[in-house]
Amino acid sequence: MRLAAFLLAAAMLAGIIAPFVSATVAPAHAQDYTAGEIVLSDPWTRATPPGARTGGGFVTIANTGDTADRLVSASSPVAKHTEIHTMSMDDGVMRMRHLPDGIEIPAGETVALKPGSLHIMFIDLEQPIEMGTPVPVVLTFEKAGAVDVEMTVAPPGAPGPKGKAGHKAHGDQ
Ligand SMILES: [Cu+2]
Repeated sequence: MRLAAFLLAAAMLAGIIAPFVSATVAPAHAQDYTAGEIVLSDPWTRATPPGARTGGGFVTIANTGDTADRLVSASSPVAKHTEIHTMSMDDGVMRMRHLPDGIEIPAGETVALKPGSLHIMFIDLEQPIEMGTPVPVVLTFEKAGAVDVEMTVAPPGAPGPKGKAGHKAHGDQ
């Protein structure tokens, strides 16, 4: 519980938690990544203030195949540890949890990692995340294997990859 409380506080400092913001990432433009049946679009993160220990990463994952796949792990040279987390409201309190088994991507469905929801968590940053310096991340799927992506860097606290919220979510997720 102490670790969870620490991580939650760290996430708040890093601006990962954006309660009451309902946002989806904008549709993919230039950069999509494909591995087998998995299509990754708009991988992004946020710049961190000096001394920040944590950061959050986001991406939209589509499974175009007819069998489920699973995002099982993530890694990046920017942090000592990179984990897959979820965040939810629990009796009015935002809580975040490590998902040791990763995230299932059902056949034919799209799962959005976004602020206030599922996210990649960079823990113990080796250096600040800076605007203009994309963050390399390896996302590993059970079936599709390892995919190298570069997360674009939005301003601190940005709700979306271009610094805007994009469309309103239409009741998805
Ligand atoms: Cu987290």
